[in-house]
Amino acid sequence: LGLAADLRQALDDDELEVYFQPKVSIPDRRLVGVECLARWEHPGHGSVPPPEFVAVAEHTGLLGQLTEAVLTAGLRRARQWAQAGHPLPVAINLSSRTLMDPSFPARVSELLREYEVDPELLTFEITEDGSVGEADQPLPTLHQLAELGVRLSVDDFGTGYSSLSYLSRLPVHEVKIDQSFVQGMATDAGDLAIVRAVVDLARHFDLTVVAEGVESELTLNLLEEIGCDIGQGFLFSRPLPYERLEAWFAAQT
Ligand code: G
Ligand code: G
Ligand code: MN
Ligand code: NA
Repeated sequence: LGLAADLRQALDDDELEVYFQPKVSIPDRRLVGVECLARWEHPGHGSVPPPEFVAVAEHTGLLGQLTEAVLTAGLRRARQWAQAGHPLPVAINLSSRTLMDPSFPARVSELLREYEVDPELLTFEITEDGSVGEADQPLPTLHQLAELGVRLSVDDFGTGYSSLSYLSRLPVHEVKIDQSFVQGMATDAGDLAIVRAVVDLARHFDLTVVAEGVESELTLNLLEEIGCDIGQGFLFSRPLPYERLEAWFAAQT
């Protein structure tokens, strides 16, 4: 297909962009990390939604190259921030297929050394779908990643069909409450109950809990009452190109 060839070309020419969305500590409203989000501006079609080009990459053998492009962009910034004296953790989204690649942890280890980034400054966001939850025995790749000292986060938490038991079986450090619950919690008692339950669950397992999709002060205040650790959403900032993130950060301090 045309799109696959164009994506290959864009990856080869290093044309994929990475945007950064702030993660903010709810108790003190400080920047505590960024999520790295891939962006692709197609010369003919305009911006292609990430789920679309991630799917193209998955089906055409380009996923490794795509993941590595985003990862190295994140590591480059992580090193820069650490060297400037304000270390800022970076989070990278992983397709569940990447967890099936047995060579991935060794590659991550290599890149951490090459970019001289403390593994604790790197988080991988894993989507809670069948491939994570259904495994009777924990996925070896996740354990190998955890052994490197990187942090693992369950993205879109609450939307998957898998059992909750893997929270105690897998080496997870963080859960991100799916934005559908967060956006509904100010008006829908069911969504509010779900957010409360996830925060309690996270506390029990000693996990950091992040609310995605924080769009209003009202929601932020509710999250603070409930005891949610971190917020991410348009109330704080949209995903931004690096230079605009730096400007946003400068305006906060
Ligand atoms: O970037 P946006 O906020 O529009 O994200 C849409 C979806 O695309 C999200 O589910 C996000 O996790 C996913 N996504 C964005 N960048 C990447 C990436 O680099 N790799 C993978 N696997 N998914 C990504
Ligand atoms: O699935 P994942 O969490 O990786 O997806 C991140 C996606 O959520 C990105 O597309 C990002 O642009 C989007 N996003 C981030 N914050 C908000 C928000 O406050 N509201 C809405 N509607 N989308 C958001
Ligand atoms: Mn994510
Ligand atoms: Na999400």
